[in-house]
This record gives sequence, structure tokens and C-alpha cells, in this order.
Amino acid sequence: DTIYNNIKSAIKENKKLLAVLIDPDKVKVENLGKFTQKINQSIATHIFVGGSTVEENETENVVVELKKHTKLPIILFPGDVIQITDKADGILFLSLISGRNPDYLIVKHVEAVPKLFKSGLEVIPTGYILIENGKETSVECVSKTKPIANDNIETIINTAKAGEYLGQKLIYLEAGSGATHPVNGNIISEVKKRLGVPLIVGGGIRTKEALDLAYNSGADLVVIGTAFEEDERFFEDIKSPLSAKADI
Ligand code: 1GP
Repeated sequence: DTIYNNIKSAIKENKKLLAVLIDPDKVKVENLGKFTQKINQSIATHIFVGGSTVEENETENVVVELKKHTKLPIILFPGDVIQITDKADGILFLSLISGRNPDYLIVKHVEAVPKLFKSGLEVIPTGYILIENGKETSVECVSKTKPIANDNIETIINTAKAGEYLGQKLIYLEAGSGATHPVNGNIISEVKKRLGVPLIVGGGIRTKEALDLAYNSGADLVVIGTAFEEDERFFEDIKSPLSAKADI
């Protein structure tokens, strides 16, 4: 459980973690070398690879290329079973607990087992909670599930806690890639107060202020994809002691 234990020890030392999300659909493999150098020089501690609509083999090609350029842990954040590759280090074994579609709660997980069994991937059970953000995101479309309204704080808290009681080792509050509004600070802090496992927050974070707000509200690990895809200078914007790099 190296990845998970490192996350837990970083949190114990009050370090904040940052995952750069790479969607194999949105990158060219030949550009990844340069992009990964930027990641290496930044405060990022993890690389997540995944997306909602990725074709077979694309994920593996991306992971293999990333591995040539970085020592950061590469963790699959899969939208589907075909995105599983044993070339990564770990996988967020996501259960979409905000939704009521059995496919994303258990069906695809059963299908994934033969692949996971053969792989050396560290499997990290993760309760994935989609929160309304102002527009329909691809998670909502693909999974055919409704996000939880962002003023329904009670349900968000209870869903996160139910995930923890079910044994999920991480809880991920997701506004959706490219979200208009990231998960708000109040939701993050209310969930964090009651949660005994590390909290991941992502979706729509595009400024240093939004990143710091997420951290200060209680996010242990923040995931950012779109902002880096759109402008690599964002790596520079977030250089600061407030979100100091953890040694992982
Ligand atoms: C999406 O939470 C991640 O699943 C990251 O979202 O692309 O908006 O940064 P962005």
C-alpha cells in the first residue's frame, strides 16, 4: 500500500498534495515529455491518468510515455474498464456513490477484477461523489447519474461518510472536469470535519486562489487537469510556500 500510506503520512505532516490529471483523449503522446518536465518542476505530487471517453490502449501509451519522464506515482483514474493498464502504479477503484447506476457502483468493478488480479497495481478503493457545478459534465453524461445539489450539504456529508463506513479509503468530491464552479469551501470543510479518511477535491480549479481555498477548507489532495491543459503557465502560478510540495 505504498501510494496510500505515503498519502496518509504526508497528511500527518500537514503537507498538501496535488495531482495533475492527464486525459489521454486530450494530449498527444509526443508532447508529453515536455509537459512532464513542467510537472516535475512543479508542486505536483501525483499524476492521475484517465477520462470519461478514452479509447482502448490510449491510456497505456500515455502511461508508458510518462514513466520515461517522471518518478512521480502514476495513478489510473479510469472512466471505464478498458482504461486499466498494469504499466501504472496504482488505480483509484472508483465507486460513484452519489449516483444510483449499478454499473458504476459495482458492475464494472466485477468486470475489472481479472485485469486487476493479474496486474501489480495498488488498488485504492475510492468513494466518488459528483456535485452539481453549474453545467452538465461528462461524468454525468457517461454515467447517466445525477450529481448531488451543492446546497444539499446533509446528503453530501452522509454520502461521504457512508463511503467511509463501506471501507472506501479515499473520498473524492468531484465537480466534474471543466466545471464552471469548483466544489465550494463550505462543502469541503463540512465533509472534512466528519471524515476519517483522506479527502480529494477536483473539478474546475483554475486559479491559485481556488487551489488555496480548497486546501484551506480541508482538501488533502487536489486534482487539476483542464487548467494545465489550457495553459502550462499555470504551473508557475501555483509555485508558493502555501501549497508546499510533499516529498513523495
Ligand atoms: C476531473 O477533478 C478532475 O475529474 C479535474 O477537473 O479538469 O476541471 O481540473 P479539471
